[in-house]
Amino acid sequence: MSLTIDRDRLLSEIDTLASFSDAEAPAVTRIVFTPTDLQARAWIKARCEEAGLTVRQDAVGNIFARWNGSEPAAPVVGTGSHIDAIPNAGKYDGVVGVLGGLEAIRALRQSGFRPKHSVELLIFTSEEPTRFGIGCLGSRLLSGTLSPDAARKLTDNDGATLDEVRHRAGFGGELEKVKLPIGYYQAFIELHIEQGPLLERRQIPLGIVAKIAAPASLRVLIEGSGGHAGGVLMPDRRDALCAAAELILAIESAARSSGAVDTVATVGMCEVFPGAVNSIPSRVRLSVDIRDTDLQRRDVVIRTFEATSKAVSAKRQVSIQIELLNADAPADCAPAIIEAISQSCRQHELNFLPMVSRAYHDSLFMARIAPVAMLFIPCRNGYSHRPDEYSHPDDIARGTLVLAETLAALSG
Ligand code: HGY
Ligand code: MN
Ligand code: MN
Repeated sequence: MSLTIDRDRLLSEIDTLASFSDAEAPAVTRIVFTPTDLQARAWIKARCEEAGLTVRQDAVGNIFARWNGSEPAAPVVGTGSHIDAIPNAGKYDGVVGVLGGLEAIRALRQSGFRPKHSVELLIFTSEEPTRFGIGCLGSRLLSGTLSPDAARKLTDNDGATLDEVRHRAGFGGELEKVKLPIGYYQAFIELHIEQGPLLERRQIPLGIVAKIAAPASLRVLIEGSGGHAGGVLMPDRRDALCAAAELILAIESAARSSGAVDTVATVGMCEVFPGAVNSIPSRVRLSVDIRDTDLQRRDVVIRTFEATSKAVSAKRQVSIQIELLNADAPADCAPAIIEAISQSCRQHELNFLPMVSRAYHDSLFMARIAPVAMLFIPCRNGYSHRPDEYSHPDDIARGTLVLAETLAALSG
């Protein structure tokens, strides 16, 4: 089968999608269910329909663009990723898996290939945690990892519930209907930029992911007493930001001293109240992200953080509340899918590197209901979640070609 990836079309679609953004180019901001996100969704759905795919979306806005196979009852071969982007991000994270997936399907259709198993491109809702505080909202609901009741408790920064926001965005229907059963998908493959430096450093064009790290995120509320920056003497203070500073350094040292380089922890958000130069911080909110490829090691970091918080609370006479937002297990990718991707690489004499994904992805949750694997392409300096995120056109086209071959091998 000779496949032609229309590279120019793919690259121009990546640029067009990047134009749906609430940030100045080259940065991309596309928060789930904002008008910008809805415009981007409409544009993508039109591209899928143009490609002859049947498009549907579920109650939480996951989009499914299906190429019907000759055996409609056979389990489906899925591919896809996300198009939402955190503030001030780049234009490739998630997008390469969505538009590359669409291009892989178009190339297969163009080549005259006809699948037995239907092939489905998925665009998951809210892979980023930006709006509702939890990542992979769409794939968590789809895989049954998050219950509809728990999802209904989620609110955004304005206090709007998920139901209010999704209804306003035009997604009615019951969340109970989002979950798909084990066996619905025969396989799920996600093409994604590496979001790390290894492929570029090793000059290897493709990575095949064998394991996806286990993410956890926590919200921490620290409350002390505020007061006048001049009038309150140091011995009388209960400064919430100084307590937060101890916690931030404690989380860093817990990750650094775990005994493995795979343990990472980040305090990505710090909100200080009242936020005036001459007022002692009385309240601080921290958002904490902890990951590891090993569940036990990750959970030791969480326990250590909780113990440190208790000690700091007693020492500084501040109250510290920790809310665990999510603490997910890692995912092992399926050997059969890894082998299918490796075959496609060998077919094109392309070198590949077996890898771990330190970023989480929708594949982490699709792995709860189907055999999955991920295909990585290099990104310059490993940069991601920043405007200078970049993947070379050759790498994007190569990844799309291998994805197309893999989809054919699994659905034929
Ligand atoms: O944070 C992550 O790992 C993903 O990029 N949302
Ligand atoms: Mn991301
Ligand atoms: Mn991503």
